[in-house]
Amino acid sequence: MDPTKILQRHPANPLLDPDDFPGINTLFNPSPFLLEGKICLLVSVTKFNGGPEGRFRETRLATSEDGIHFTLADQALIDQESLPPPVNRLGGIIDNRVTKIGEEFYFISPQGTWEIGFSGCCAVMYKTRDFKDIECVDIVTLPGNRGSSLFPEKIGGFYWRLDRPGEGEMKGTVWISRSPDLIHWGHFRPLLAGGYAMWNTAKIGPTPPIRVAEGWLVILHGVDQPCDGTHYYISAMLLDAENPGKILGKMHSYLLAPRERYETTGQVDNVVFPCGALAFPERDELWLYYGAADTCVCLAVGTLSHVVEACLKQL
Ligand code: BMA
Repeated sequence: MDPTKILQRHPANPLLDPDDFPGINTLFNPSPFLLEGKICLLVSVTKFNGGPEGRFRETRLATSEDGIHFTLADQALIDQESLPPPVNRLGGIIDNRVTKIGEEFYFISPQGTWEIGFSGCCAVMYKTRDFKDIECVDIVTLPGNRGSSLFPEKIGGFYWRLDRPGEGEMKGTVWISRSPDLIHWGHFRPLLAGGYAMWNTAKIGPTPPIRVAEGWLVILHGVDQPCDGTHYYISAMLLDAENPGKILGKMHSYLLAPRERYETTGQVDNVVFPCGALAFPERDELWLYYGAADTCVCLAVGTLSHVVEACLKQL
């Protein structure tokens, strides 16, 4: 099995293209979830305003009956300025990672603290049942942390989370922690550092774990910095079901590399970036929605069990 061929790009890519949305310059890095029989994405949107600030960043909801044809909301999901301080003054809400726990959806957004005179991104957690009434729960990490990703169920009586400390010039790595109540986090442990494969020499980061028969499947992004700039890749690892701090296997290959023109050329060239994926075990499929070149939203579909096998065999 060639692990770079497990996922097939959808022929309708890009599914969401800024060319189709006047006033929007880029829309990317989607986080997928199922709501009321529809496939939904939280999508990062930037609008350039030409002013000194340069751009607005916000999150919009996109909904679809078939997972291919999406309707993009014409308003931001959250009016950030109406949130309690200091969240109302943090950087815009993008790169969300959605997890459904019981009846509640949680999404965590890395938001800039530069805007209030600090540095780095901290993770802000939001909670909703319907993506209409949204509660801002709290800031749940210190700055320098992107990509916080919740597990969808308690394990051993605790909530669990993957984090991506390390920004800018620092090596980004994956840590795991746990909490009795989703607010107070501790028991921090290093889980995965990059540098074990060409696709993660500079950084590596998580998305919300997906329960599969063999354990927890975690779609990863990785960063390599060859001489022609920065390249973002997508790959995966598998964690133990009962002890999520234990890696059962990690792919040495990437699943997806920037290759198509919509991935190699855009606002930021050579980027394929995931914020989650949907597993359909009954038909053994993985639907991986991803941002391409920080400009558009794409989909790649593959056999779920092949991705799990590639992790376990460390392909
Ligand atoms: C990362 C994140 C992503 C982005 C990627 C490539 O640091 O900010 O939103 O897709 O860089 O620019």
